[in-house]
Amino acid sequence: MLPIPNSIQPLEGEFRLEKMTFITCNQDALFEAEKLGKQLGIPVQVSPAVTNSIHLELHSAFENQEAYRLEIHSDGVRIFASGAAGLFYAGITLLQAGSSCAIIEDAPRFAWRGSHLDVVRHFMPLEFLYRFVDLLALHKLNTLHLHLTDDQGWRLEIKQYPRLTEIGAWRQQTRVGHELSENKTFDGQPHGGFYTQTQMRELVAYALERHVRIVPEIEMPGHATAALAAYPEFGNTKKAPEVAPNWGVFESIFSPEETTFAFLEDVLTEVLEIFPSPYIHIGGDECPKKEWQESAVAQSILKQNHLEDEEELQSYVVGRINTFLKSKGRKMIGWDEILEGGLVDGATVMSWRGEEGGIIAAKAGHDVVMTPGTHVYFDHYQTENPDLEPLAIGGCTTLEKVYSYEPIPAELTELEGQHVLGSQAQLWTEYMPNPAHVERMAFPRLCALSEVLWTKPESRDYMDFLKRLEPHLEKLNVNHFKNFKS
Ligand code: TNX
Repeated sequence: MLPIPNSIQPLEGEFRLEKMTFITCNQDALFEAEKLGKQLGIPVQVSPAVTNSIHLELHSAFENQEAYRLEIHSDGVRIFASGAAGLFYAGITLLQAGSSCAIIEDAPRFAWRGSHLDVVRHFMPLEFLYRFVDLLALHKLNTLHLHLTDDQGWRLEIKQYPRLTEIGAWRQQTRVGHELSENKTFDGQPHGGFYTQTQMRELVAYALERHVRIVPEIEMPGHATAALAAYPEFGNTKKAPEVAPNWGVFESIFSPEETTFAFLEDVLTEVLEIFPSPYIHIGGDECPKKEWQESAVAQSILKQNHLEDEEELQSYVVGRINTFLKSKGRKMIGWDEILEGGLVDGATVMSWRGEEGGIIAAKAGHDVVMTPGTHVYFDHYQTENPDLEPLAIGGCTTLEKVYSYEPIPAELTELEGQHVLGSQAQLWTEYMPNPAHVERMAFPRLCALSEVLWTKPESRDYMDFLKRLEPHLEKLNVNHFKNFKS
């Protein structure tokens, strides 16, 4: 079982799935029961439990909607939960449990468990997003953070601004080799693609059925080159940059004018219609201020609003968007740069430049998702020996290091620690040209992270995890890094 449940009480005897001829359930559990029935190929009926049935029951005994109790007896299986997610996770555990009888009581340690996926630096086919959702769900991960816009592409259809995808979804070519290498060559191949709103809506619904919530990320005010290639009027120079063919931090950023806010709000309005997620990610990272320093318009907006400097101007932009999202009943989340120039009311912080941002935010009473480069950047190498691995951005994050990760920093008091919602993997795809490569970087590290986020520290052990990992990977049928023990 992976992630390993928090409490397993073994019982005598064996249960055999073949004997389980019916799924029984109470009315409230029918939707989940039917999904499990379909998966196992057995019929479902709303009725009390009977001998040799797998019985699902939804009632209000647990506080946590993702918690469950799973009783595996030789003459029947009994599943109890307070939320559909709990029933779903019990089903996953049941399929992993083999034939041992046991009473399993389980609940996740953290509420935010997931993975980020950058579909900009390399466009990922829609089918892979479906597969990735499945893979997340199998690990009881509940969040897919989709990085949809950046300097190298704009990947979501926006009806009011068609050029975002007509122009912004395509780049002329792509950097070959490492960005920092001497040899600056390009492949000469146009690259791009985007998802229609219908495609995304369908994906969102599919993910929700698997209890995975998709958090969309629309980058602002920086990482905006592709958007400005399509609509230069929302930039500071009013000149269209080229959709970036290489990697790094770019100077083209949104202007802080009212026309730009109107554009961003129009875009977000469409985004909100597609993604029901309570959290909307607005990026906010790596925003060079040179264009604002040089723009008379930006400077006059800075003065009009009595702002000290460009950091405060960034905070002003983020604050305006925060107010907009709040008015629509959503919560804003952004990378830790949103702390610079003052953190806006109610924003959630994703702490990527180490843990400091997260610590500051949690101490100030903000919720945080811990995503430090040291432990959960899966674009890093997986061993100390990069020569034996395909080209990656750098760094070294071994499986063992991921497994050792503790998302609640020791600096926080117990109360402050409650602001840590959880963590997620980061899959930036500059150096991952296709789905197979993404899988190879994600697995098995994502298996380790799933256990960190689900299972309490006292119930887990790295050596035991490694023993469970091999058969788990075999069943998973996923492309994965094989040399993870070195
Ligand atoms: C920094 S992490 C970025 C990304 C890059 C990544 C590469 C973050 C918020 N911004 O734009 O892809 O480094 O590791």
